[in-house]
Amino acid sequence: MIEKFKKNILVTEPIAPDKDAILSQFSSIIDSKWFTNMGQLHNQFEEKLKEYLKVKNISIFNNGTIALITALKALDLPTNSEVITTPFTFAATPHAIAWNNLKPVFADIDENTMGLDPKAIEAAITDKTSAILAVHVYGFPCDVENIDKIAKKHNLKVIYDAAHAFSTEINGKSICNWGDITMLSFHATKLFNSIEGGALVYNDKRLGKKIYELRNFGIKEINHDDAVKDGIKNENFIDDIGINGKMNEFQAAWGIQTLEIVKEEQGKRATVAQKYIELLKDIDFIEIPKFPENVTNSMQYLPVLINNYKRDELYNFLKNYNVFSRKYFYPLCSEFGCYKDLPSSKPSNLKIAHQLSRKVLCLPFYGELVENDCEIVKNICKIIKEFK
Ligand code: T4K
Repeated sequence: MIEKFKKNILVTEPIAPDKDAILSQFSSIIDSKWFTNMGQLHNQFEEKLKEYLKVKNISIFNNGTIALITALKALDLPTNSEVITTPFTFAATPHAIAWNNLKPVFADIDENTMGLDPKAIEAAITDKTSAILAVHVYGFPCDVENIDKIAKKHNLKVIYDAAHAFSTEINGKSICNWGDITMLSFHATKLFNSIEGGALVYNDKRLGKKIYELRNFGIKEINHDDAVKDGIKNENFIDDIGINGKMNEFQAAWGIQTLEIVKEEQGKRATVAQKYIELLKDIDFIEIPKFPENVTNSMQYLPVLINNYKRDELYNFLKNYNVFSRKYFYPLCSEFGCYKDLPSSKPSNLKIAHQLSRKVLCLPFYGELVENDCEIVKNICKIIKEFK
């Protein structure tokens, strides 16, 4: 007989910097009287991330969704053109397309990568298609090489939503190197967080100026250095319809300090993942997706696939013990009220995505679970065995 956990075990627990260190830095920010608008810590955070991720250009944002909306805007895609995307993602992905007056077109996913299937992308291309917005779901890379080829062949832009793929590398190279722009999320529920936050990474430096201006209402980058030096600006010249995507100094400070502990968190999560794999491997109705050898696991989620249509029963069974797993991503975005009537949303067009969204369960996964030789994980696995 397994006892119910006294405390709720949630799908994740965010990491946080040392309390005294962060409060002391918050106090300095308050004294400095410079709270936002590309302050010193903001700029420092961008530099540190660039180095950490080994990427050429990065612009940080107040959250990942605004970053994604800005990425699509920065690429100047024709109004009402079509953007091919996956339904197996968080709402922010298709919403970013729709907020730009572009049309999301859902295409099916590949059962191994769980990201867009290149064959389905090709089949969805029309003369109105302007871009592909693919998601590295749970940090599993999409088929980046084939997506690249298709994009080149059809002259399409590629945007990657890498909200789950912080610091992921393919053959030792940052995943952010593929596509025109890659978005990262630093939300509290992500492996690496700045409470809320996000970033755009891009290879073409010329995109930087555009992204910088769009992030700041479209205000033109004139005399920026003077403005930062003096804190004084006389005029705002604007041509583009920008947005407020600026990250403030408190978030930047949090991000800088959290960057120092993220590797340690990944190490703990790797131990936790190993324990789950070891204890669940013999359960016949559970499958644990494996990362390819040449890819580093970001350690964002621990998705397992439940066969025999038992996913919802197991989800509820775990809840009885105060274990709150999550059905990321069920329902599919194509099943949401705002997208369900699109022609591409038909279940017959999205067979693999429908199957996967009805099988997947993300189990509790965070560094603290390593405590006491992964005792909580052992008990969660016992509950799952009991369910069997
Ligand atoms: N693209 C993809 C593929 C994404 O997954 C996301 C976000 C985005 C784009 C957009 O990026 P951002 O704009 O968020 O930067 C959560 C997150 O809010 C969302 O960021 C995330 N994806 C999504 C997959 O998950 P919910 O509605 O599941 O969050 P919630 O409040 O239920 O929290 C999840 C668990 O985390 C709970 O069990 C409690 C725990 N938690 C949560 C927070 C906020 C904590 O322990 N502490 C906390 O501070 O959406």
